[in-house]
Formats: sequence, structure tokens, C-alpha cells
Amino acid sequence: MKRLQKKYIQAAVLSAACGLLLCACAAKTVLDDIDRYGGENVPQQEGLSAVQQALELLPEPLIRVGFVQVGHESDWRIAATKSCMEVFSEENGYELLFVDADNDPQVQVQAVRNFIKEQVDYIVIDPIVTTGWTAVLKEAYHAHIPVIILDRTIDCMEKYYAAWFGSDFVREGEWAGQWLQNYLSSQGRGAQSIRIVTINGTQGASAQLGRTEGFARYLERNDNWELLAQECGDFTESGGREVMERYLEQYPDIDVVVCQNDNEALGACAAMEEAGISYGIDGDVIVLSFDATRAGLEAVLEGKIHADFECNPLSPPYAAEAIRRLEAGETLEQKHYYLPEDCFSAEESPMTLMVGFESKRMVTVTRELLEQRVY
Ligand code: GYE
Repeated sequence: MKRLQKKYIQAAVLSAACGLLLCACAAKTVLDDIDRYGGENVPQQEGLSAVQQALELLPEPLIRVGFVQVGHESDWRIAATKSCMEVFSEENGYELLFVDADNDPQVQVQAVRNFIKEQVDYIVIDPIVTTGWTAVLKEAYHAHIPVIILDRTIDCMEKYYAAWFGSDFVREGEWAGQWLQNYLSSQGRGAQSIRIVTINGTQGASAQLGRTEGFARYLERNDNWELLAQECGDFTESGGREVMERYLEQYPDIDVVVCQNDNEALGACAAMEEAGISYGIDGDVIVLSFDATRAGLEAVLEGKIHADFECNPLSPPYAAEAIRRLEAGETLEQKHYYLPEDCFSAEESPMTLMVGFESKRMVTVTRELLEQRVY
């Protein structure tokens, strides 16, 4: 609605400007014609229909979108940013104001305030942490700028944003727990004592909170599983590597490392390689990961990562579809939308997982599958 009004205002301003210009031209022509015709049989001006025609030719104004991204900490994030740039291109009718917050929550809030000041048409936020959003989203709400949240969730009253598109992070953690439980029993280790370390994502990010919560449900169910430590690797490769190096010094008998994203997992694998620890399908330490990016799935195919639980980074097209609907004056029928996701392993006969009343068959990673993947 707001943008339609804008277009009408733009048309009105242009029409008024054209009108003035034509009046000026017309005045001059009339005077010329009076000279020429001596005030007799002055021809009629046909200017107004030309104005209407000019208005018809006016291009649709670009939709101005302010997008604040978490940062560039992982392959997953790079894929999400690439998707944002492709979707909100000028070619597609958008003017994109993009801010990379480099993992600083305050930069994100400030970016949103600037978008409001800039009077963008829509604000898209991929929040670093869940907290600290209410005040600035209220400001956007009162400025009548619809806000769309992608990926991680926020703690804020639902009326302050139009929609959220992302992943069920708790469920992702549960898939990982269920897979480990099934895998250990398939190896005859169902009752053995299992020592687990986790490398968590950015503290306070809903992806970290959800995956931790989902996996914790399986820690509770399996008395023989012991959680030795859970430190933050900040979703980065260097973070994963540093944390794993510390774990290897402190805990000699690690059975499982759960990494909350692929970059951390790659860092953990590098640390184990350097320390001469055997890991992966033919080794001692079981490695689990989340995201299922190309690099992560390559490591699954190589037998370094046992199983990888997908997190879909392609939410920007959903945001664009939401904007299209809002532009058309439609209402979005839901507030929260989950993206489609799979679970991957290199097993030839993949297992079927069951969590709650949802079942999911693990997808076997092959070279062909990797070649077809978008990210
Ligand atoms: O798992 C990680 C990224 O929020 C789901 O953030 C996202 C996470 C993803 O940096 O790789």
C-alpha cells in the first residue's frame, strides 16, 4: 500500500512538473501563434494526452530493501548472502541496502535504525542473537515499514514483524541425537559409555540454542552418554579448530564431537589430524555436523564427517515472495515458515530417523549429488 501511494505521489509530482513545463511551452507557443496568426484561428494544444502517455511509460519505482546480515563467518553464510544479492537485484526490481554486521549485534540494531531513517520499503533481518530487538522493531512498526526475519529467530512480540523464514533448529539437534543413538546401537555400542564434546555456535544465536536443546534431549535419554564439555567455536573454522585443540589436551578419550556447523567441523578435523587422532568412518572419533554445505558434504563423502544435518541457507527467495504478496495487498497466512531440509551420511543403506511423529530417511552423499547442489 505504502509503495503504491509512493508511485501515485511520484506520478502526481511528475504530472505537475510536466504540466508546468507544458504551460510554459504552451504560453510561449500561444504568444508565437498570436504573432503568427494575428490572434485569429489559434490551433488547440494537445499537451495533456502526452503527459498521460509519459506517465504510462514511467518505470516501476525500485522496491527499497534494507538487509542486515549476520556476517561472513561460514560457508553457509556466504551462500545466504549470495542468494540475497541475486534475489534483491536491480534487475528484479529492487534497490538493496546491504549491511554485513560482522557478528556484532549492536551494528545490526544500528543498521535497522538507519534503514528506518532512510525510509526503505522493507527491512530484512538475519539476527545474530535472539535478544535486543523489541525497541528497534517497534520503531520500524510505527514507521510502517514491514520487517521480515530470516534464519535465526528473535524474542519479540510477533506483531512487530511480518514473517519469519528459517529452520527448525531444535529438530536439527534431535535428528543428530537420534542418528547417533541408532548408529551406536548398529555398532553394538548402544550400552557402552560414550564420551561426547560439543563445539557450539555463537552464544545466544537461536541456531546454537536450538541445536543444543534438541541434542540435549538425547543426552537425557541415554544414561551412558557423558557430555564432557561444550565450548563456543563461533561458527567459524578457526574457532572449531581452537576449541578442538583444547579438548584434545584435556580429554584423552573422546568418542564423539558434535560441531554446530560445517566450518567448525572442518576446523575440528584439522586439529585431530594435526594431533594424530584417528577420526571419521574408519577412525575412532565420530564427527557430527550441521549445515550440509558443499564443503561439509565433501567431508562426508571422504568419510571424515559421519553425518551432516542440513540447514537451508536459501531463505532470501522466500522473503522476496513475501514482499511480492505484501505489495499485492495480500496478507501472509502464517507468521513462521520452516524451510525444507535433509539429513546426510555416506552410508550405503541409509537409516530412517524418527523424531516425534516425523520420520526422515538419511540421504546418501554421492559425487553426483554434490555436483547438483546449489550451495
Ligand atoms: O549454521 C552457520 C552460520 O544461523 C543457521 O549460522 C545459521 C548458522 C549456520 O554461520 O553456519
